[in-house]
Amino acid sequence: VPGPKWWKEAVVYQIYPRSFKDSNGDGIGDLQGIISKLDYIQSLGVDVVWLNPIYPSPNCDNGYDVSDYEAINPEFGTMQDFNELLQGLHQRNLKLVMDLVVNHTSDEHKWFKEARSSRQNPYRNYYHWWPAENGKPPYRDSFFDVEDGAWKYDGQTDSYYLHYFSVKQPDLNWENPVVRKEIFKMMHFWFDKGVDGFRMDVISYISKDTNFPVITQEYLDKNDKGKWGLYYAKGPKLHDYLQQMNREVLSQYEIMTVGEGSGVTINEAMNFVDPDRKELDMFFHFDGMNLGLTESRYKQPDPAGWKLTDFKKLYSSWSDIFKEKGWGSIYLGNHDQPRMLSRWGNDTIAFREASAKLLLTFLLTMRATPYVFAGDEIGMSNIKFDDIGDYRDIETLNWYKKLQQDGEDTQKYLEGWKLTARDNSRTPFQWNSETNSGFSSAKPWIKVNPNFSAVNEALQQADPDSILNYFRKVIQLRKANPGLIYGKYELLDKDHEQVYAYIRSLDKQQLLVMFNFSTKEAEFNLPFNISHDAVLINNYQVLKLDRQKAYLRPYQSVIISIT
Ligand code: ISL
Ligand code: CA
Repeated sequence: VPGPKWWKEAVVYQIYPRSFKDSNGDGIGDLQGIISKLDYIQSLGVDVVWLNPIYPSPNCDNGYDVSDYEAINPEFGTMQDFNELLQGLHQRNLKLVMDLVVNHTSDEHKWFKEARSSRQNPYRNYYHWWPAENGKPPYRDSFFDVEDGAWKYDGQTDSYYLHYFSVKQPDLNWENPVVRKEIFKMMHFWFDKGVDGFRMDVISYISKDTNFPVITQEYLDKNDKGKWGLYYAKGPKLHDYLQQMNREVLSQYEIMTVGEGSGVTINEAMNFVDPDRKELDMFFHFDGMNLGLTESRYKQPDPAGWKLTDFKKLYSSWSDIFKEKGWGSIYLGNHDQPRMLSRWGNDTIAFREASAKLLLTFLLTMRATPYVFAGDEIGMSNIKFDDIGDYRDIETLNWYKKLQQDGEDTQKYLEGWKLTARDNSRTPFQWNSETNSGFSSAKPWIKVNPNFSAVNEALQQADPDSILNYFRKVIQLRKANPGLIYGKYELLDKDHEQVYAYIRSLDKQQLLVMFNFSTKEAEFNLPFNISHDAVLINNYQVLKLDRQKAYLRPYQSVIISIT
């Protein structure tokens, strides 16, 4: 077993604060709301809470545009509320991971207001500028400003500034050592308060080639096999910066880090998490999220869906690269993705429960630290807006405008986004069958999923067979069986089109994990005899077995001890 660590054994529970629980009746979730649910969170058996950004922000991107790194957004509460939350978590033996958004700030951050005021301002060099007398800057794509790209002309100083995301999210200039110093100081501020780690937003983008070369096909062929999107994560000093951060901050605390590894390929993954390199503990890859999308301009699902054999291959490869060293993370959804139930399971009434339990079991039995997005433990599903007016996400809204301008079939895109858009996972948590699903006494900032009277926490609390209570059991199983954490991972029958099965083994213990990822019964040939009394968990009442075969019901999910 390569070095045991608390964060390898932990289950992380991600909370989108805006949508979790509103305590003061303004329709927006807040810190006191989370505090009121601490016992619930503890009852799940999770170990770590990761909060999406709670810093002051004009909210062009729901907090990913930070205007002050060392304060709390008044919409969410005060620093006193924060201290109370942190204490409440620690009293319950839970840890707190904050979001660190340092590729960019808000344009309303003091640094940027100063920087844009004159070319001589001491903060000027905190950002990337291109003086207009040098002509137009070489084109860069922007994730959100999809019409004009990532350089915005700013008249005040007759220059362009760089923003990989919206015009209100200028990119910080990490080349400037003073910027790094400021960021590290801010990280110390939170660690000194007792925070247990950071999830680092698009950390793979922080380093830029500040010569800003023109990106030609030839350039791409040389640098990243022709894929434009990867360009962002190829900054020349990226690893120097992470090592400096580790030296000057991270290594001084008992904390965990997980970087958002947008644009990082499987071959480069180890460079981030190899303990000998002293950078990060874990990072999120995006390969899984891209499965089953077409090459359309923006997030359209392939009508043919995705293949289980591809899914198995992908997650197995990502497991295998960390066999000897490093450590993986696993997630199937978050605030940037649709609900995992709608995307990877099946949210129709017939299969909702079984497939939600299956997906949770998958997350908790892979050889990686599981990240579970709040709401997935009760089987929340995509809201599937018909109307663009219901969307709140800058990304979807900007793409809609762009596609409309270009005369594209926006109806078709709207249809596709019912499966893929980010707002699908940002709807309010469904606590009970009362007004606004018990989330708020006021109209929520985004609509509640109309299925809330059938899918909510209160109902499931009372039902021993609910998704919620099943989730608790699988977490306990993971904790009781170190083989599920550190054990070897071995894929069985990679070509089976319905069944994903693997063995997790440690010392003498061997556990067989089997999932039927389809709506039809599936037969699976067993390489050994198994008996019913060895079934540790099953999302059906029965499991049909004979000597050589398992007959799995639709979305059946089982863990069986085979020694
Ligand atoms: O959602 C995406 C595009 O469809 C991703 O590529 C996204 O841009 C990427 O995951 C980065 O996400 C993070 O940074 C963004 C923020 O909007 C996301 O919420 C955050 O998770 C900018 O800070
Ligand atoms: Ca509120």
